[in-house]
Amino acid sequence: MAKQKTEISIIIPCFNESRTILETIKKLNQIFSKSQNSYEIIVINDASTDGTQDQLDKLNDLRVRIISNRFQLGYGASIKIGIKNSRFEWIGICDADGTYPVDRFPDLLKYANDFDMVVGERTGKVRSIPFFRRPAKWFLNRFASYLVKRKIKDVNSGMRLFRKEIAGYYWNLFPDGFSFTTTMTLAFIMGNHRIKNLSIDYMKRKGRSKIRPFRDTYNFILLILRLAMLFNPLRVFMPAFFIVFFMTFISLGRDIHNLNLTDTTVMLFIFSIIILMIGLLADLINKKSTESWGR
Ligand SMILES: Nc1nc2c(ncn2[C@@H]2O[C@H](COP(=O)(O)OP(=O)(O)OP(=O)(O)O)[C@@H](O)[C@H]2O)c(=O)[nH]1
Ligand SMILES: [Mg+2]
Repeated sequence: MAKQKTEISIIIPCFNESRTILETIKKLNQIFSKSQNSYEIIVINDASTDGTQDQLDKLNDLRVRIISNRFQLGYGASIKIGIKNSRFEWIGICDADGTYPVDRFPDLLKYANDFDMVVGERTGKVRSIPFFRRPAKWFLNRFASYLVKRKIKDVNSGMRLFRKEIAGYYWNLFPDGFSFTTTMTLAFIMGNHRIKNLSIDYMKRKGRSKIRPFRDTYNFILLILRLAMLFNPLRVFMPAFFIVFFMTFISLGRDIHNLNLTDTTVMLFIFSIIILMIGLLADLINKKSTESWGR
């Protein structure tokens, strides 16, 4: 691995993190000012209402740029604004809540020359993922791995580096909400870009979580459906087709035994064909609209 100088724009999406935002910026400055890399820090304050802006106004630092959204646009939308306003070839992202070990950025950067994305996988000492969110997290990682046929341990880590140019290929896929990181991971895998994963710890957050169980459960289900349609529809539609077709077969067997063709059998058959047709159509649209994959 050659030693290199990597110029990097660090983007911090931030909503109501008045307790931790300045500390996060200070730590990043300490770490990056020691290294040889040119860098800038871009904070996107997403219309916070807890005095985050007052904290940011105290800063007088040329290395830090602050962009204040007039309305709350979301986590992904804020990162996209950050990327558009960035100067450097490499983008780093991390949260503002003090959960990610930002002192590991130099370790991630060591791989920048040889990879297109370097992800901090939360597989070290993980102290802060609440118990009731773990099943969803587990399922998301498994489902994402299934879609792209590759084992992914932490599909939505919020601490990572990536090449801006490659993110640009997939710009229109990126959502405005929290699923930004999940979508980015899958897009880079589908596009056969080089990804390095490094194990990192994950600390307990200070301040209040922005996760809202009900709205986010809805978003989670939507995300699962969208990921399937976006990245590999046949991985979901074909098994569904086979299951319903198998049920048709069982039902038909029973009908033959009773010498009576039931509505259930006919309905199941039609249903299976519809699933197959939609699956094939989704696959076709997918192949057409993602021609840039595999560059
Ligand atoms: N721009 C923007 N950033 C947000 C929004 N909601 C949360 N964030 C930021 O995104 C990062 C991650 O949000 P968190 O609430 O910490 O979500 P999480 O890390 O998945 O979960 P916990 O840390 O356990 O609460 C933090 O830096 C937040 O300030 C939002 O609506 N807009
Ligand atoms: Mg957090």
